[in-house]
Amino acid sequence: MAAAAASVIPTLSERPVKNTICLFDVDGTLTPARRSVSPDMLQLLSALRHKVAIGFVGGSDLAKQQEQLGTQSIPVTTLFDFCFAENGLTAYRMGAPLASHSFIKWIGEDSYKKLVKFILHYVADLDIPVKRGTFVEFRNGMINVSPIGRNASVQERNEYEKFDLEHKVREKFVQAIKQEFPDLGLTYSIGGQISFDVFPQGWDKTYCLQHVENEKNMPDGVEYKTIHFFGDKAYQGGNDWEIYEDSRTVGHAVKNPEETMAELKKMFDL
Ligand code: M1P
Repeated sequence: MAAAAASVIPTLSERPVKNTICLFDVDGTLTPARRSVSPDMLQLLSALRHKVAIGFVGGSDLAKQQEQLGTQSIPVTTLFDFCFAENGLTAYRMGAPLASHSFIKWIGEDSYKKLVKFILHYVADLDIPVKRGTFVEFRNGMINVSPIGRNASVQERNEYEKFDLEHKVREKFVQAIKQEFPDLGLTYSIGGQISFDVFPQGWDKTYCLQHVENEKNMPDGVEYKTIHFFGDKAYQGGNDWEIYEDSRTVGHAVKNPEETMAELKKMFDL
């Protein structure tokens, strides 16, 4: 049903509320953390897309957003006008890729090797109940560091999250990296359950706004005068904070996907 709806979506310049775009965080905002989107949410987003432009902005890479928001037969890039993976470092507009940037080019191999060496030594010395695999995930626009490892199961993640809340493992880890590398110009963001993201300063979710602002320069582009942003981590230290409080956006703090849906229905009469 979502694919059929996507195929008859009006072009960006023909949307009834033309100068407005809604951007959404993924985990905890469109979907439960690391889980799939509900059919109700997809239906609502499709209805919204008939009125305004829509996009997601997530810290994860596009493969994970495909898993959570798309299906085997429906690419996520057809469900949203704008797909901003890795905070917009990897970006798609109407299904086509936009220019991307890379963390490794920015930091350089030498500094990266020192950083990753420190991180892996730190993980090796950590005394936590469970360790799995993939402690550093190398992405295009960032690295993701997980003390338990990204291969943890759903149950292991839930248990780790509680442990971390009590023992502040990630907070202490971030402090240790900051202390070791005060001059690298990096930002650290604890956005999910088991890990934290590491990326250059300014490469937070506000990074995607440059693509939105550039829309007015596209041949069939629109100047977005109202940029709504919805996120569940819109508090200081959360990975939605910078874009939520940015002067270019109207921020909406939500607690879960149900609250996102309720807010959208109210705002856009859906
Ligand atoms: O989207 C929020 C975060 O989701 C994942 O975090 P975790 O695996 O810790 O739950 C990661 O993909 C992370 O990069 C992202 O910021």
